[in-house]
Amino acid sequence: MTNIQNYINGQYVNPIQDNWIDNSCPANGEVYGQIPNSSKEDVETAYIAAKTAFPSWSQTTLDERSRILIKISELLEANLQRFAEAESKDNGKPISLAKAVDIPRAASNFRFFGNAITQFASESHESIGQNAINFTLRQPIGVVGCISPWNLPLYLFSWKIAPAIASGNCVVAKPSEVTPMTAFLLGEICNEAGLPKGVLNIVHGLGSSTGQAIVEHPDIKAISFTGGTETGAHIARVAAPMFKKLSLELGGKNPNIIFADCDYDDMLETTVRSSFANQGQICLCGSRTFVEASIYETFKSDFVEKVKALKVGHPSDEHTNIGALVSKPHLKKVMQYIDIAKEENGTILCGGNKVTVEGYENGYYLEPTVIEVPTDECRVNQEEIFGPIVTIMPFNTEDEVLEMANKVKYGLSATLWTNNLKRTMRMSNQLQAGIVWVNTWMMRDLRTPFGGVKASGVGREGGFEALRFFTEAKNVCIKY
Ligand code: TXE
Repeated sequence: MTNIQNYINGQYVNPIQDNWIDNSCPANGEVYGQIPNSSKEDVETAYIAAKTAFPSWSQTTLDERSRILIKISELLEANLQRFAEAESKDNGKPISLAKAVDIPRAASNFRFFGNAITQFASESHESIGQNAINFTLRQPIGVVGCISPWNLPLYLFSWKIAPAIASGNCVVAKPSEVTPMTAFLLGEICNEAGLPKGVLNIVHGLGSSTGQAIVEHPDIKAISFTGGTETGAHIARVAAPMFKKLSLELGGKNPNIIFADCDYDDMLETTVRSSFANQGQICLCGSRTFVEASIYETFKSDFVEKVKALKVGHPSDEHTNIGALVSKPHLKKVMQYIDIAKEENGTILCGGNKVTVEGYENGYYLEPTVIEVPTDECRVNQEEIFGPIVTIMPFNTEDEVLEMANKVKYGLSATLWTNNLKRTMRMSNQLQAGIVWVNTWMMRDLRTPFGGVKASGVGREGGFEALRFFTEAKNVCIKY
C-alpha cells in the first residue's frame, strides 16, 4: 500500500479529521493506497501557511525565485523514471508517454516560468503635454488556489503552480483525487530545491469537499482550474460573489479538418496520435474528424487499419500504445457513448469493446474506436466523451465544414490539414477555438497563450498570460 499525506508548510502531515479515501490502479482495478480526504480545517491550515509565507516570498528577488524553480525542474529531470512510473501507475497512461511527455513537460514548466519571470515587464506611458508619467506595477495577488484534473496530472498541476509561485504568490493546490501520486512526490522535490516552507501547500481530497473549501475560502483570491465544464461553471458560481479572479480551462470537442490537398502520410499518422494519445483523455485531442469527400473512402480504410494496429496493453509495457482509462466510472461513461452511437445509426468501423489484458482482467481497457456518423448533430459528435472514441464523416465545401466545426458548445482547439495558404488564413480566422493547429497537432511553445472560448473556458494560461493572471496590475500616475 502506498499511503500519501498532505504537504503543508514544507511538511508531510495527515488530515486533521483522519479521513481517508482509496486510491486505485486503473491497470488492474486494485486499491493500492489511501489519500487524505482533507476537510475545511486542512484547507485553512494550508491557507495560514501560505499567508505566513507570502510577505517574504513576494519580496524574494527574481533571481532567487528563478534559481529555485529551475532547481525544481532539474530535480524532476533527475527523478524522471520514478515520477513516470508513479504517473503511469496512478493514471493508466503508457509509461512511454509519461517518460517522453508528462514528466519532461512538468520539468519544462518550472524551468520556463523560472526564466519567464526574469523577463516579465510592465508598461509605462508618458502623458505628453501633461507633465505626467504612468507606470504599471505587477503585484502578486497573495494566496491563490490551483485545482487540476487527472488526465495529465503533474503536467497540468505544474502548469499552474510554476507561474503562481514565480510571480510571488503562495499557493494552496489540490490535484485530482483520482491521480494524487506525483503531486505528493513533488513536495519532497520542492524541499530539496530550497522552496521556502508555506510557498506551496498541497491538500488532497474530493472536489466536492476539499476543492469546494478552496473555492469558498474568502481570502484565496484567485482560482486557476482545469477540469470538466460543469465543474468550471459551478466554481464560477461559487466564486462570483467574492469577485475572485478565475482562469478556467475546461472541456473540448475538437475538430480535425482534413482537406484533400494535405500531406497525406503526415496527416494520417498525426491524426491517429491526436485521436488516441493518452487514451483520448486530453482536452486537446481531436474527436470529430471531417474529411473532404474526394479522399474520404481512402482515408476511412487507411485510418481504420492504423487504429486497429494500436496495441492496447498494460501501461508499464514499453510497447503499449493505449493504456487503461483512468477509472471505472469514467470507463462506464465513455462506453455509454458506444451504445448512444448505435442508437443514433452510427457505424462502428473498429473497436467498441472492452479489452481484457491477460493478468490484469479487472483493468479499465477499451479498444480504440472509430465511429462513422450520419450527421454532425448526433450526440457522439456534440458531447465531450474524453476517451478513445472518434467520429468521422465527409464534407464537400469549406463553408460546410466550417459551419459543422463551429456548431458545438465547445471551442478549445481545432486542427486543419491543408497546403492552401489562403484557406489556412480564412479558416484560422473563422474557427471558434482558442488554438488552431495547421498541419500539426499539440506542438506547444510555452510562450503562447493557451485556453478556449465558449464552454471551453475563460482566460488564458501560458507565457506572460499566466504571469498576468497571477498578478494584479496597478497603475501609478506621477505628475512632475
Ligand atoms: O473532472 P472534475 P471529472 C472532462 C471530461 C470528464 C469530465 C469530468 O469530459 O469526463 O470533465 O471529469 C476538482 N470545487 N475533463 O469529474 O470533477 C476535482 O477534485 C472545486 C476535461 O474527473 O471537473 C479535480 O481536482 N474543485 C478536463 C478537478 O476539479 C472541484 C480534464 C477536476 O475534476 C469541485 C478532466 C468543486 N466543487 C476532465 N468538484 C480538461 N479540460 O482537460 C471537482 N473538483
